[in-house]
Amino acid sequence: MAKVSVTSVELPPRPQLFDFHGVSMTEYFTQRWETIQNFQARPDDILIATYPKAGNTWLSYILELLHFGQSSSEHLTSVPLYLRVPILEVTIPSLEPGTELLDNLSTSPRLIKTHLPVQFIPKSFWEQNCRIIYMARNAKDIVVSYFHFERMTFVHPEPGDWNSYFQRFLEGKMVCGPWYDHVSNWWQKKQSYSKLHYMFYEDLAEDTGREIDKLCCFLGLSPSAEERETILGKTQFDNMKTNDMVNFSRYKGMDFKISHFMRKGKVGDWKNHFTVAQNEEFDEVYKKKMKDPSLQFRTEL
Ligand code: PPS
Repeated sequence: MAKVSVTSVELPPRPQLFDFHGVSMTEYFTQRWETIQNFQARPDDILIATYPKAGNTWLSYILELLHFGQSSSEHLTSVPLYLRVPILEVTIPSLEPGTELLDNLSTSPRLIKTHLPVQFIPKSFWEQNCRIIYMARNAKDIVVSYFHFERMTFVHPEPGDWNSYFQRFLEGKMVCGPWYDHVSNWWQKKQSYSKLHYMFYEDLAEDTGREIDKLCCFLGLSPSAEERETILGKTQFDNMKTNDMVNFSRYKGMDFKISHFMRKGKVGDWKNHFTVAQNEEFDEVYKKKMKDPSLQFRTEL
């Protein structure tokens, strides 16, 4: 297969999905698996976990501003977020592996991004009793966001057309596996692991200040009213979209001519993509797969 060239950077062909311990993955998530599994977490590490496209970047930026907004503004304006909050499991072209970035990270606490299902989290995070924040987003908006993302990023499998992608999502054949299992298994973990704060993208969109207050309570932080206002401003979608340090425009594995990383940032965009028949099919599958009545999602605000 011919190599693809994005803004003069040579990239390898798109990766293939394969079954990895029962979860669909690609080599970019599973290379160096032993190193990932042996990763040494520190007690003050904060793990920011989400299914892909659930708003990890938004949450990471909020957490970074909460922790370092006052102290390291130069860092914030000169180093892209994906280097300041590395993705634990990822080894992708033209970027140091996540575990190496983390080993060399000088911040304290370290903010660590992951999309791994809960059963793949390295055991040191549990042993060190690290604080973990999990954010979930409704499945309908996830599949739309994921589709546009896979169209524009060459480090994910080719998405194909919308109809076949939609079917593949229902079957759970996506990088990081079925959305249903991801959100449900993390939800289940919350029942036994007290240092897990489980939150929802829709709540963050509805009232960002309220959700930041909850995060501060969980993390034992007390920003001043002024700091809180600054964070609210900086993390608004439009401001993040034009901020080159957080919008992924510095990463050459994405083609912004196809779609943007900061694409729409809305609850309910699925309505612009789903047909009536697709919506009915989706709801049917959803009912069968999501059995726990205590885990509820909103698909519109
Ligand atoms: S990734 O690639 O899996 O790490 O993506 P992730 O960051 O988890 O999710 C990307 C989606 O989050 C949206 N986003 C936001 N929405 C609202 N407000 C803010 N500030 C914000 N920042 C990121 C982003 O636009 C992606 O969603 P879609 O629906 O595609 O726009």
